[in-house]
Amino acid sequence: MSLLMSMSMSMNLVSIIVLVSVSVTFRGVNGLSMGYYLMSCPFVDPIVKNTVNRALQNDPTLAASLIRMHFHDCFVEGCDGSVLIDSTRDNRAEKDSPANESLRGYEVIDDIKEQLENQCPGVVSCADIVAMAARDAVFWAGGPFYDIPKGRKDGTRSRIEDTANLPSPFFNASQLINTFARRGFTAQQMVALSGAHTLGVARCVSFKDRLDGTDTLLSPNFGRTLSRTCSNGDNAIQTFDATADSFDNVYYNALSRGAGVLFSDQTLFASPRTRGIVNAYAMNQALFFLDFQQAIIKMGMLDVKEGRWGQVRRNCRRVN
Ligand code: HEM
Ligand SMILES: *[C@@H]1O[C@H](CO)[C@@H](O)[C@H](O)[C@H]1NC(C)=O
Ligand SMILES: CC(=O)N[C@H]1CO[C@H](CO)[C@@H](O)[C@@H]1O
Repeated sequence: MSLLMSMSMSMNLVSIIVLVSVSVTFRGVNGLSMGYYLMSCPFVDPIVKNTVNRALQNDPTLAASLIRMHFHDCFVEGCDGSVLIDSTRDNRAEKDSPANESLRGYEVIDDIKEQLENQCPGVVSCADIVAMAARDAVFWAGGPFYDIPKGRKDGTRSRIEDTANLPSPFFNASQLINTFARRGFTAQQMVALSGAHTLGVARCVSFKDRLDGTDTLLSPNFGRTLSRTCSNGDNAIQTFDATADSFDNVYYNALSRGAGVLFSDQTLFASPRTRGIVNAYAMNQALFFLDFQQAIIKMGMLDVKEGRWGQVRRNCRRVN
């Protein structure tokens, strides 16, 4: 056997072993896998990515919304696309809750779904589309690139009352730690995921209760900034940090100056249980990126529905 041939054979063997061990690892967890659509819809990744990129070129603020959509999907009923379902005469869906009032970007998901239904009908779930769109939005905004396992099935339940499972912006650090611990996250992973607030905005309604002079965590200077925003009404928006369209660690720097927008943001610096993590991320963006990608991949596997426990919706806005 020639040296070249044996070399290429052993290379093939290595790549087979790598492929097998990757899929075994993820099947071991929950039946998701990196190459889930390799045969059934090979162009899924470029289709999602190109559509997300095009949408974000038109409107960079949608990056925040797509990432938040993935969070709201996964924390309510698991990552099953339930956040996308429209209300009907007989059912008030998650979308109708105040928590979802400011979610946007549903049209981007519809656009992706339509293209995928043309290419490979009935194959790619809406839940996977949301997870992939969030991944591509993080990267587009300057954050880390991470690959995600796929194979989530879409759920059939979406009810307004389930959104009570979402953490509140009025929670203190212990409450945030507990809410995330119930879903298997460490305090450090909770702080890393909160770093998604490096993108986007909050409306005055989400923080105006802080402005009555009793919130000792708020720096007086930043309090004046928030008050100015709220002088334009409940729906006036405030960026979470000075670089709202770029995924970076500036959010953590803001917290260390008392310039967190939500009470739940500022409490991460106030609490001795999480302050060290905030400082570490404020000093080391690479560490934040590493922890964030691991935590969001984990978030994307929350209560995933598989096989006959779910469906692949034809239209992301309604069950089949
Ligand atoms: C730690 C608990 C969390 C709380 C209490 C919380 C709460 C909130 C609130 C109240 C807003 C503003 C909504 C508005 O006023 O319209 C918001 C925005 C946002 N949240 Fe969170 N969130 C949390 C965690 C997360 C996580 C884990 C992610 C994603 C991984 C995330 C991503 C976002 C993004 C990107 C925005 C900006 C949305 C936009 O500009 O359209 N949040 N969050
Ligand atoms: C956080 O909030 C809970 C519930 O309101 C309260 O019992 C607890 O004492 C608070 N913890 C801190 C450290 O303020
Ligand atoms: C995008 C969306 O469906 N938003 C809804 C959020 O909830 C409010 C009611 O609280 C609806 O009016 C919005 O249409």
